[in-house]
Amino acid sequence: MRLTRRAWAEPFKIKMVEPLKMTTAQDRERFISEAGFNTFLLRSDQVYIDLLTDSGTNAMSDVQWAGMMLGDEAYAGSANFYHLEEQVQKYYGYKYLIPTHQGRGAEHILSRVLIRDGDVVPGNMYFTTTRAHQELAGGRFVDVIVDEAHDPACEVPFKGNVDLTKLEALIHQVGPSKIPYVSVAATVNMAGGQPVSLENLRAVRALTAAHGIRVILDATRAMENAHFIKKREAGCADRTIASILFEMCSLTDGCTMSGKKDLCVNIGGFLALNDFAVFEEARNQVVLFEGLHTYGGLAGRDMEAMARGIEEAVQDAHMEARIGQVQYTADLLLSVGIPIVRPTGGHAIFIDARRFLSHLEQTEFPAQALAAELYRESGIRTMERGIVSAGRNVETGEHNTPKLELVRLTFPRRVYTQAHCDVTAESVEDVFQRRDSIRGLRMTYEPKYLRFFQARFEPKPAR
Ligand code: PLI
Repeated sequence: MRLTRRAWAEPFKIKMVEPLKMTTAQDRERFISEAGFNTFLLRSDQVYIDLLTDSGTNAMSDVQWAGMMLGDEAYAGSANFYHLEEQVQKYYGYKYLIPTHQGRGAEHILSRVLIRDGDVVPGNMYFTTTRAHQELAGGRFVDVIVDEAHDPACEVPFKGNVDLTKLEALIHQVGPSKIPYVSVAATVNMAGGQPVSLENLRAVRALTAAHGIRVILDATRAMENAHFIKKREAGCADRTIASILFEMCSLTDGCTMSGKKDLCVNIGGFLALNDFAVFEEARNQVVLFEGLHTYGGLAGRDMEAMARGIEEAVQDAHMEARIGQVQYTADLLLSVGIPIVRPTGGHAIFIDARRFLSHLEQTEFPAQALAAELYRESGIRTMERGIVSAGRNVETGEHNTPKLELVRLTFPRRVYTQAHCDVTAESVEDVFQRRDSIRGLRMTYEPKYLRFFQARFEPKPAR
C-alpha cells in the first residue's frame, strides 16, 4: 500500500507558536451556558480549536510581518497605499482602489453609491453583511442562485452559479433600470463555499451587458474560487490561479473585498472599480465613513501586509495546501457517515444539521444547538449558518427559513495542523454517536441587526 495522506503538505514551516488553552468538560458546560449557547459570545481563551471563521484569523508570513515594519503611517498618500493599488491592478485588474477597514466597509460605500430606494439587487445567495447593507440603502436582495445550491446533498461542481433563467426573468419583471448591479460572490459562503464557473461568469456578463447592468464581484474568496475552476472546469487545468482570477475580475465592473480571508491578513478590505464616475462618488463617501481615500480605516502597515498577502495567496501551491486541509478533514467526516454539504467547499466544512439532528424542528435552532454541543464536547468552536443567521423578513417580520441549516467548521489559513484536523473529526464523530440526546434551543434575546452575532439561547426542556 502507498500512503497518500500528505498530498497537500504545506509549502511553509512554522517559526512562531501560540499555546492553546485546554479546558475541562465541566468548564465548557459553564462557559457555553454563560455565553447563551452562542459560540460568538465565548471568550477565545475558552476555546481549544477555533473554527468559528477564517476571517482575520490567518497566520501571516515572515514577509508580511516584515512589511508591517515598513508601514508608512502618513495620513495622506502612504507608500503602502500605492503598493496595494499596484498589486490590486496587477492581480485583480481593476483600475481604481479604495481601501476600507474590512469587507463590510466596502459593501457600505458601494451600496450607498449605487442603490436607490426601491431597487432590486440580484445575487447568488445572500451574505449577511452584504444583504444588510443593500437593505439599509433601500434595496431588496433577490436570490438568483441555481436551485442545486439549496440542496446540501446535490453533487455538482459549480453550485455557486447564477441561474440565468431566474436572472433574466427578474430583469424582465422589474426592468433593468431598477437593478443597479448584479452581486456575484465567488465562492458562495452561505451555500457551503461553493464556486462559480468561468463559463457562468461569462454568461452573466453577456446577459447583463445586453441590459446595461453592472456586475460586482464579492472577491472575498475569489482566489479559492479560481482554484476550483482550475480543478473542475474544462480547459483550465494548466492555467495558474492568477490568470483565472484575472479573467474572473475582467468579467465584472468592480469588487468588494474582505482581505481578512483570501489575503491572509488580520484586518483590511477594499473596494475596486473600473468606472471613474462610480469611483469618484465612492471616494467622496469613504471620507465620511472610513477615512481618507488613501487609507480607508487602515494603518499603512495593514495595507502593506495585504499587498504582500495578494502575491502569496495567489500561488497555486498555497491554495493546494489550504483547500487540501479542508478536503482532508471533510473526507475523514464522510468516512464515518457525518452528513456534510457536498461537494466540500473551499474555506469550510458545513455539517447538515437537519440530517445530523433530524429529531429537531428548524424553529428549535438545530444548527445553533449543534454548534453549542460541539463546543461542549471538545472545546472546538464552530458557527451556526441557518435560521438564526438568516434573520427575519424585513416586510413580514417572520423568521426567514433557509433550506440550508448548517454548522460551519471554518479553517483559518496556515494556523492548524493535520493532528488538529484529526481531533476535530474525532470530536464530531463522538457527538454524532449521541446525537439523539441533543435538545433544541429557545431564543431568549434577539438583537435587531445581524442577530446571529449576539443572540442568546437556552435549552428547551426535555420532551
Ligand atoms: O467580515 P468583513 O466585513 O471583512 O467581510 C464581509 C464579508 C463579505 N463577503 C463574504 C462572502 C464574507 O464571507 C464576509 C465575511 N465573512 C465572515 C466574517 C465569515 O465568517 O464568513
